[in-house]
Amino acid sequence: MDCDGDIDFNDINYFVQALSGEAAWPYPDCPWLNGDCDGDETVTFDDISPFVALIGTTCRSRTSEPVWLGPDTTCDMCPCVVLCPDGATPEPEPCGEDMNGGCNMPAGSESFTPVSPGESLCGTCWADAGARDMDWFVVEVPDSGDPCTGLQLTVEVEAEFPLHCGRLEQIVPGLPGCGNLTGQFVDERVAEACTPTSFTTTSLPGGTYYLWLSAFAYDGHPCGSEVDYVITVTGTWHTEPSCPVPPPSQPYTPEGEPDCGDDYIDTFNGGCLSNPPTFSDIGCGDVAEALIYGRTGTYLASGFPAKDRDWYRFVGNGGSTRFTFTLEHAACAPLELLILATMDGCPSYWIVDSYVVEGCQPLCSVTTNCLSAAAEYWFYVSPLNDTGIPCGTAYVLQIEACEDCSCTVDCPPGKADENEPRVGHRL
Ligand SMILES: [Ca+2]
Ligand SMILES: [Ca+2]
Ligand SMILES: [Ca+2]
Ligand SMILES: [Ca+2]
Repeated sequence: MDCDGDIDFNDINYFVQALSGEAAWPYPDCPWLNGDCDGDETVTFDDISPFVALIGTTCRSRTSEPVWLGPDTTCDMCPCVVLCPDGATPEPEPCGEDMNGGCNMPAGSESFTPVSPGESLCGTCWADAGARDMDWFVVEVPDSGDPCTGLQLTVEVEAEFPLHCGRLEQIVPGLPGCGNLTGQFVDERVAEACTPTSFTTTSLPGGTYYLWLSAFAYDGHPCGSEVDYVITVTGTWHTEPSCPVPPPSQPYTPEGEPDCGDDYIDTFNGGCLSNPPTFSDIGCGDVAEALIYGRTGTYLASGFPAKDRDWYRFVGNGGSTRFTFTLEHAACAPLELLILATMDGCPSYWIVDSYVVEGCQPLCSVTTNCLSAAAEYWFYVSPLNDTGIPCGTAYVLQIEACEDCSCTVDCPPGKADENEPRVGHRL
């Protein structure tokens, strides 16, 4: 209130004068509205308690000494200071060096600063003369031993400069190496100076993950100025509901395909994606051939994510058909079920129905529309994505009913009655 930059007992008399109203305020060089301590744009008795609470405050400082900025200053003018919390780890890179440039460094010399869940790290990041420091962090997530349990990382950052940070997207989640990065962020934040920001990842399987932090600008923060930041990583285990799928109690048909694994080649029931095409057969109704106990999963093929795809052939009578089916599965991540139709095999088939089956959530007794006439229908089951489902994950596919139906509208091959086919879908 006396415009000396701090709030102490010297301000009390000024504050009492301010309560008499703006017209009676005798200090033209020091704003009457400084007495508005509760932020309601006026100075009234409401401000007394907030004013008392402010007594003793000064700017945050790097030492224990309070900082006074001098006459005619207010606490709004305090510089941004981010203090290193007790127990935090110092960044090993001194300001001005380049020791943790990660995947921006020459191949073979990539270097990252490790940070563990539960750890805070105090670093510096400069931006000067069109260049800036970039800090790369590596986080090792332990394997839970349970494919449905992963670690959700929460990353909190506060800096003395406008910052840009994020987690790098990987082609295969958790696989180490710069070659496995897509060049995009999965989680990304920008924040103003002295404004804390944070993000929380999805549930991550065991593996190696990368964080990145830099100044948003390329100028204005040389070493020795406002370059400090604090990054804190915490982890919380998260378990998807588990959903065991035991073999059916009534007579069934095992799929019979070997479990997938790295560099698996599906010559068993890879359908039109196998050369020559191969299918498993499936029946309909109350027979063992209509109840399949299968397995699927995701794996790496030459280092790239891949998935087991299972094609089941249903031989129709050439007319239109309406199916009722059930798909239960033990995967924590989504599966995909497509129904394809063909008159003459792989050269020309089309998708007549499609479903995404969420993790642990069965599709029970789903009845399709009347599907366009076909010599064969193919039920295609696979993971929706190329990662996240261990090979050997069980599912039960059952065609409970298949009734003849007739198209009520013109329904040439390639069109499903009541239901446009999904075109352009990549298997
Ligand atoms: Ca740094
Ligand atoms: Ca750096
Ligand atoms: Ca399979
Ligand atoms: Ca297969």
